[in-house]
Amino acid sequence: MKTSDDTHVQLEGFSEPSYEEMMLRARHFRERLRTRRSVRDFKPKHVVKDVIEACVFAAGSAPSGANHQPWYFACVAKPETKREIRLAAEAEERAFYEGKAGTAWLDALAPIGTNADKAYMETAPVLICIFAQRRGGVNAGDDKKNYYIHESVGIATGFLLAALHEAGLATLVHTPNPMSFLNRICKRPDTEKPYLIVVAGHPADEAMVPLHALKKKDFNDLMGWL
Ligand code: IYR
Repeated sequence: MKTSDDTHVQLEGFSEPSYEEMMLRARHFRERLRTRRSVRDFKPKHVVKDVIEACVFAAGSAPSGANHQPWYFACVAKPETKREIRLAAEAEERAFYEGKAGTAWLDALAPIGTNADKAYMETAPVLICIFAQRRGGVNAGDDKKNYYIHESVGIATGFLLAALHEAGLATLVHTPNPMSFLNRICKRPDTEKPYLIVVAGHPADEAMVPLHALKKKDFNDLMGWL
């Protein structure tokens, strides 16, 4: 690979931990992530904006196509804006549950117990509306073509979910379909596509999660060595 002192710097941050240390760290992270749940019942408790910003900061460190970072995180905390998003999302969800989904999809969702009621979108203190940018670049105002947009925003979303969980917040990934209403409500340009909404906050004391979600694939079915 071509490098020069003008364009590259020495890699930092790696210390070659021992096997034991690596296993300890990997297992610790695994156990932390294992306790993450998709939560649909939140406490109406405020979360300090700094916490959300620190998590979004982590998300923004994700790798991306040509490092164009094709994402924007519109963080909604205002009750009236959350309400607007809830109402628009519920309208789409009603159409979905009343027929658009089809029976196979509804059957697949039955064990989760979801329906068109999205009260949590108002109860939860923050809705992070993630937008994928078709054009952009490293510098503010750049208008270059972006690459691997879906992959990049997906990875950043994973970072965000892990960071929010690590901070002690419950999360839900929500994807009303279509959700172009988010452009209008979040005042984002048409060149951005709403990717998904991450609902974040403290879980309600009585929050329940579906048993179905606890069933994970057998390890041998999810990986193999070649
Ligand atoms: N967006 C709907 C339906 C839904 C779809 C899938 I795939 C899920 O894993 C869960 C829900 C809703 O939020 O209810």
